[in-house]
Amino acid sequence: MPEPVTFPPAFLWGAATSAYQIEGAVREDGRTPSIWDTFSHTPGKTAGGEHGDIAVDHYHRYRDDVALMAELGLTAYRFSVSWSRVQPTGRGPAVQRGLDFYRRLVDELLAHGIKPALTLYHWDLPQELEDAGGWPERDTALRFAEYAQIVGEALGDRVEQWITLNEPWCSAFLGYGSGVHAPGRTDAAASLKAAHHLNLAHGLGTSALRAAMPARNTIAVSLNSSVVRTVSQDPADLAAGQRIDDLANGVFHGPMLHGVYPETLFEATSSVTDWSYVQGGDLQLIHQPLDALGLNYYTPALVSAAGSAPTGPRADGHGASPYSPWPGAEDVMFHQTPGERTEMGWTIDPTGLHELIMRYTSLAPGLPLYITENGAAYDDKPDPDGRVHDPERIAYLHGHLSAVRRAITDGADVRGYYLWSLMDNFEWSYGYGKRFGAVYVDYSTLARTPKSSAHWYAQAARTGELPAVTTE
Ligand code: PNW
Repeated sequence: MPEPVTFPPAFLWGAATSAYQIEGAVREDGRTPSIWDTFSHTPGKTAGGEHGDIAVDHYHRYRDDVALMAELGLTAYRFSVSWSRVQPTGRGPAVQRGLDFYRRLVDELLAHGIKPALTLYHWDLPQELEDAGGWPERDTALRFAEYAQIVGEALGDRVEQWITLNEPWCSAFLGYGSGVHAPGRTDAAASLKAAHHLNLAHGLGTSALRAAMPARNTIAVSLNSSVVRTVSQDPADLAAGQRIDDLANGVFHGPMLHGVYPETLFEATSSVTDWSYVQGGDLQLIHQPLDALGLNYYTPALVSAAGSAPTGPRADGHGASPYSPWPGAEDVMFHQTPGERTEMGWTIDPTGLHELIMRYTSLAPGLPLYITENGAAYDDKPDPDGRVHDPERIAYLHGHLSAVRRAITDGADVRGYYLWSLMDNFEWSYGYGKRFGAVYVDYSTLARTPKSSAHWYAQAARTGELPAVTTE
């Protein structure tokens, strides 16, 4: 018998979603288009031209969805607010009907004893702000601070856990660099400018939230910090690893946690940008005290210097685009890491999660950590009896939660885990074809059916101990 894997009693057992991926109701109660509405309705941008117009209709079904979360024993739920529901033009006064939806959602969660964790920005910039230049423009960061204040004032009395940005790497480099995410721009210089203004938005937003909310509330950011490995210890490969680490991680955690950009980042990107938009005082504005750090983890990256190892297709799992999301490091080669893969083609490697947690434990000593996303896509299908068996996802969750537990044993302060995702949803440029949910969604009826992994996770949440991995 393997040792039981048990968690501290206060550990949060959560699931995560984001507004555009689940809500639908894109034209209701004053909401206007975000960059994801525009992008998904642009031919050729998403698989099969799929979009979030209806998504899984959570905007109308939130009560049932919260009831389902309660049935599954979740103790926390991470969701995001759609900016253009709250501020349709991205500026000016708030739309009360938009805020009311989130008030009702939060009250429903609290009534079921589920702790809400609110993400302010999960990639859905109001289109009007993109039309004014988007994240490469400094003004977008100022607009974000105003939006943060509005939401903080409206919901700060009932939501304790706040997250400013979700995965700014994706917003900056997939949105403005490789163009596989909205707004679909392919401009290396603009992507670095976007990264700086996202950092500034985080800092200004954090200050605005502090001023708008009760002091007991906690503020964090969710980074999809990559675990970057190199094919060898050769100096050229190590240098390639350093460049990718700077662009994936240091560009965000440097300013946010330590108030500095890595020197090596400035050097490696000097042919792309002169960083002149980093104004005096910006780094202090970005470097705000945080109460926690959210880490999203799916798979590690394996890189080498150009030409030092067998060449092949780019295997960084960031979608097909002739444009690189790595400004100044376009020549670095990405390799498929060995091992089994999920439906996204992402290698399953729980050791990477342990490594990531330990790294941030030493980078930010004393800062509580949350795994704000982790999960896997599989090609789930209901059996003739209507049940959905997903043993691969159970094994994935078991492996990764065990890695979290090992990190806690090794001294990391991990306070909770949010499975990505509560239910199947709109997987961005992949459309509805990639199912990450613990709950299956039938896209013709929108009926929800918990998969066997949801029952497995429910038992873990109820007992604080991981059930054995079965073949169910
Ligand atoms: C995250 N990459 O997206 C997001 O926060 C979720 O909204 C998304 O559904 C989930 O992970 C699964 O993909 C990512 O290319 C998208 O490295 C792309 C990458 C990483 C995360």
